Amino acid sequence: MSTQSEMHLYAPGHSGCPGCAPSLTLITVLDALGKDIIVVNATGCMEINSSQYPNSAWRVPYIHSLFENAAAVASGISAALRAKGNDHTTVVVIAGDGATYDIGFGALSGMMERNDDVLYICYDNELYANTGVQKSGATPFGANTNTTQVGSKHRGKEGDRKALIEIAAAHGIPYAAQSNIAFIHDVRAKVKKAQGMRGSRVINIFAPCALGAGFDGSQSIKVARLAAQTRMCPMFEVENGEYKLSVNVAPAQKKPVLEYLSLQQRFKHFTPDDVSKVQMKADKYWNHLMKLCGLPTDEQVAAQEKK
Ligand SMILES: Cc1ncc(C[n+]2csc(CCOP(=O)(O)OP(=O)(O)O)c2C)c(N)n1
Ligand code: SF4
Ligand SMILES: [Mg+2]
Repeated sequence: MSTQSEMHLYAPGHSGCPGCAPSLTLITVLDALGKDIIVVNATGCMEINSSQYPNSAWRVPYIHSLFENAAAVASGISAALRAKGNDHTTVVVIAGDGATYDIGFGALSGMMERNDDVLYICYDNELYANTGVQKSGATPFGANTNTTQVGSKHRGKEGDRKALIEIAAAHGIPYAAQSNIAFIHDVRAKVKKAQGMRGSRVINIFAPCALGAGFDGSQSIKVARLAAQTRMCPMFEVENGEYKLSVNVAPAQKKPVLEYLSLQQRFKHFTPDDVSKVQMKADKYWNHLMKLCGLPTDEQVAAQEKK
């Protein structure tokens, strides 16, 4: 009789840190997708942890691509399968934020422009974990990393996270979605929905890195959940151009960003002024998203409550 762990398609025995949220993301995603898939995995922490010859944690067909070309490799595999008459196998890219937002973005954009039949999943830990915690296009404002150090001149990352899912949706693809590993049912539902569609589908899954962000691995899910509850990383989907909110964080429910920031060493230099700046940015982005979703902004909610 097989045990529960033996049944996971991303097998135990990988070398992720204790409590690694990206590793849990891979377990969840693969179990949702099932065996009829081919995984293309860009270089990154999840690849290094899972595919050191002669070992492998992948119980499905798997290819390790370069950091920059995972989407192009997947496009080629998909075209070959379809040419052979196979229209059932899901070709899945699994890549980190460095591979997705930055170095592999050109190939991803080309894949989306051609609407190639690929499901692209980014596990977003907001930094380059594998090479020792450098900033990526997903790193949030103010975060300390080894390339955005805090000192007398600089106070962490100076720009904001790229709005990856909006950028993906602007390519006109059938499906783009933001999920979060603390909401496992949401991850599963989005992955299954995307698997049932054809063309380019992109899902970004927020999955914080305990080592890189500076918190104990036992707190990974709490940190991830707070990213949604504080509006630091809102969850939504865009299906054929229609924006739809997944988890509402109305003004009455929202938690202050400080609850999220104070759990992580990468923000420990923050002054009250920095915290206010981040709060303003989170609320501004939320209200921008509400407009895209056709839902009331905070101002409109307040005006309705006054009536
Ligand atoms: C073209 C290229 N540039 C840089 C590297 C070095 N490199 C390997 S993994 C990595 C970081 C990966 O970051 P991310 O995609 O976010 O995955 P994570 O390690 O966070 O899981 C870098 C910079 C590389 N292998 N190839
Ligand atoms: S460094 Fe971060 S992403 Fe890599 S295994 Fe550890 S917790 Fe996971
Ligand atoms: Mg990363």
